[in-house]
Amino acid sequence: MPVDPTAAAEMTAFRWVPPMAAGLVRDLRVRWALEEAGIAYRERLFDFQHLPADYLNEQPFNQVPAYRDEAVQLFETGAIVQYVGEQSEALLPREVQARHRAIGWTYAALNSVEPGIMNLAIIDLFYPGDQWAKLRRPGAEEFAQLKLQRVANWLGEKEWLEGRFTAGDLVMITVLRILRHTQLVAEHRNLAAYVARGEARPAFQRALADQLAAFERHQPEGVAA
Ligand SMILES: N[C@@H](CCC(=O)N[C@@H](CS)C(=O)NCC(=O)O)C(=O)O
Repeated sequence: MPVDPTAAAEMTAFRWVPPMAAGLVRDLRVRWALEEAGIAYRERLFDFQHLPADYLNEQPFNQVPAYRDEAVQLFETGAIVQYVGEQSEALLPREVQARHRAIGWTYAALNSVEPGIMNLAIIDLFYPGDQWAKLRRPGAEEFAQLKLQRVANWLGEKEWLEGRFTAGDLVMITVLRILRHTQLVAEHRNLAAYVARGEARPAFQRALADQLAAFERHQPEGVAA
């Protein structure tokens, strides 16, 4: 589903980010969900250092992504992915237990797994040389590792968290990808294969290509890609 400037659905994103964040910015979750659901969308791109002042009316934390269409105006990737999932069985099964298990996994990814992973990523990517970060890192890594172990144990030899691909996998895989600068996911054979399985989906590939294409179009002069 190519990005379509005439589409009813609109998603905010950054026009460019430094390479350490390219391919990780959270609008990727929304792009991927929309691709899985076959819903065209248009992009509203911002300079990450200069968001419009009135954007706070749409996204109270001044973050991307935000989403709107004819029916809703939303922020928070979990809420947006769930909303998109409600329009497509590709993301949320109809059967009540399966549907809510999938929604539960989106909460687990965002609330039980992402905080520990982000804590480690922030130390590694933003404060690598600071003394406090060096002292804090072992504990942060241990906590992230525990969360990865829990996900790996649950996944076992299954392809997806609940047997078939759902919105829960989409969010979990994008959370696990935040650790791409480490070997922590690779240390779990099944988790690494799980992430690779998600990344191999054509919808993910299109979503990633469209995020990166925006960065390439807006690459600042004199800054390495
Ligand atoms: N919980 C939010 C987090 C959104 C978020 O952290 N967005 C980042 C980009 S990936 C951002 O806009 N960062 C800029 C900032 O926080 O000021 C969600 O899942 O939508």
